Amino acid sequence: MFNKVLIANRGEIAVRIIRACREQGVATVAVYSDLDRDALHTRLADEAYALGGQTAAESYLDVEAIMGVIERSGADAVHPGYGFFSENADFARAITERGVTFIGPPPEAIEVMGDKISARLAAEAVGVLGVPGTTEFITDPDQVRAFGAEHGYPIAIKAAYGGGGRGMKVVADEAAIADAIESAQREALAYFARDEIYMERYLTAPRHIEIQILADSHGNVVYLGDRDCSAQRRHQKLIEEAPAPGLPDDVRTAMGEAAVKVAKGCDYTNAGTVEFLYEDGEFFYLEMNTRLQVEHPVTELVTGLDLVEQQLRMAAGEPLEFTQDDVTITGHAIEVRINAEDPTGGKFLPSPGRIDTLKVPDGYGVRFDGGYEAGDEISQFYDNLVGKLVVWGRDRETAIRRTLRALGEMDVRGVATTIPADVAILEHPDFRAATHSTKWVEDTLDLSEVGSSTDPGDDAGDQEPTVRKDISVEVDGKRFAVSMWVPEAAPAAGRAPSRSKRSGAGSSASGSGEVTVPMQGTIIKVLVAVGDTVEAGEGVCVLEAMKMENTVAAGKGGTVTEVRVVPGDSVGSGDIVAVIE
Ligand code: MV4
Repeated sequence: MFNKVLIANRGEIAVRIIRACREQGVATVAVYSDLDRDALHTRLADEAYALGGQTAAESYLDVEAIMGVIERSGADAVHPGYGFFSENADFARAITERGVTFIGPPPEAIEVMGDKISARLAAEAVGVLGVPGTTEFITDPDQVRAFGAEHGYPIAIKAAYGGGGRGMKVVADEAAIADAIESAQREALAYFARDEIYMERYLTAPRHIEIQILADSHGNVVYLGDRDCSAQRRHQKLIEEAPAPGLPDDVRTAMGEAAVKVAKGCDYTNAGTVEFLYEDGEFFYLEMNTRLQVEHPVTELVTGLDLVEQQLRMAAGEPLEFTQDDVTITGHAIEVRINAEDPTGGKFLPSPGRIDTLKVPDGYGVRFDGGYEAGDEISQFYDNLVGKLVVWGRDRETAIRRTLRALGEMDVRGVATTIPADVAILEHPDFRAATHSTKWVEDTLDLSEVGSSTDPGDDAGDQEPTVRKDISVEVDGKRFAVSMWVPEAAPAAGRAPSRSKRSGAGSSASGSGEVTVPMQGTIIKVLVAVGDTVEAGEGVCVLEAMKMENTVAAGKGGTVTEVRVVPGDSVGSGDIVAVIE
């Protein structure tokens, strides 16, 4: 086993890894950005070193700074968590060359799976098939036309070096081919700096089911059952569960065995996930994620295995202590991602800020994997996952009820969270019946009535002194006299979250001719050109920030006299993207 592990990450996953290391008697080294000097992962680790910088690029993605800390701390292994360097083959290679173990797969496996076409070919080579499609790059619209004539529509056009659904375009018919190719290439270039694209038949309502695998360095590969991650919005998973509900046993086994074949085929080691789409009783290989995933705890709860402990053991060269026959799935587990986003009206606006109150539930079957405590700050510069509520029950219905019970106990203030949307999903008959697909949250679930989770709720738990306020409200044309006990200083109604800035994703300061971005991010689309006439409120560009697309709108109408950005540009809060006169 290792002496000292450096965790090249932050937030809940860094905390999760620190805890697992401590249980194995392994010392931990945290790294932190300027904004994370007092973050939970920094506080919990045995040692912590500054990387400097604020944005991820200036801190957690600064290779030289991390190499420097590896050297200084004497760490003999690095755990990358998810995101950041977790699927970066060059990083894995660079630290391995220094004699430091990368707790993850070999760089060659990361490379094969990083390129979606080679990943498809690698699966095909071991007899595991993706959605019918091509393994050549699209260079001519006629290729798509020919594919459509043979397999029909819709067709998915995907970025070869992409992932996470970015750059994917759905072609409904022949007339839409040229536009789809153009926009898929443009988005692929903006996101991934490569514009190669390929195509597949598009499945209209699949479920997303993935298989967790473990592979040691002695040739043993096992699958630890499946997870269903179909409850997602714009490729951000909201709720995950294990096992996937309603999957026929023979399909479950076939999927697990296919995942093992894919892993063996690319000489995989350590923990990994093979993703499939499942529709009408058939499953298709999608891609392989060569890292520990956010939703790994649901697998832990139904298998009884600590996946981070297993990762450490496998990376240290130990053989797996169990075989496929030893793996049993017990009961049902649900993970709810709690993000600092305001789901009001289904919008999911980022809600960075300071967490004033964070009370997490417990009780039988309830686990909270958090990255923050009350008083900590959620920065606009990083992923806004506050923590994950992970619940076990003896069956799915028990797990769902227990999750709702636990969410009811949870109290987060200061930032808005996705909890109201999570509750709406868990209470919905379609989710209860497990008839939902990856399209369901966006197409069917009605979040228009969902409000902000920063509503003060019951004042009984408040520490602050309260005063009685009598007001009248009108409901359905009938007047009611209402007494409220509110904090002394607060307004009588509609208490606003204390410090969360809600202006986030809107337009620039109204009336100004300088169009500025409200937060740090990447420009993915420019909607105007110099000389265009725009109206106040019209979109000027699309900014991707905190994994969300936000349209930046003109503050006033007029003629565009300057456009200062192109797709792919990184911008900071307040940067001017265009000028209108
Ligand atoms: C698809 C698809 C339907 N047909 N491919 C989106 C993320 C990327 N990893 C692959 N994705 C999809 N590929 C074909 N041929 C539907 C999706 C998809 C999806 C997949 C997994 C989880 C959520 C999703 C949400 C929308 C679309």
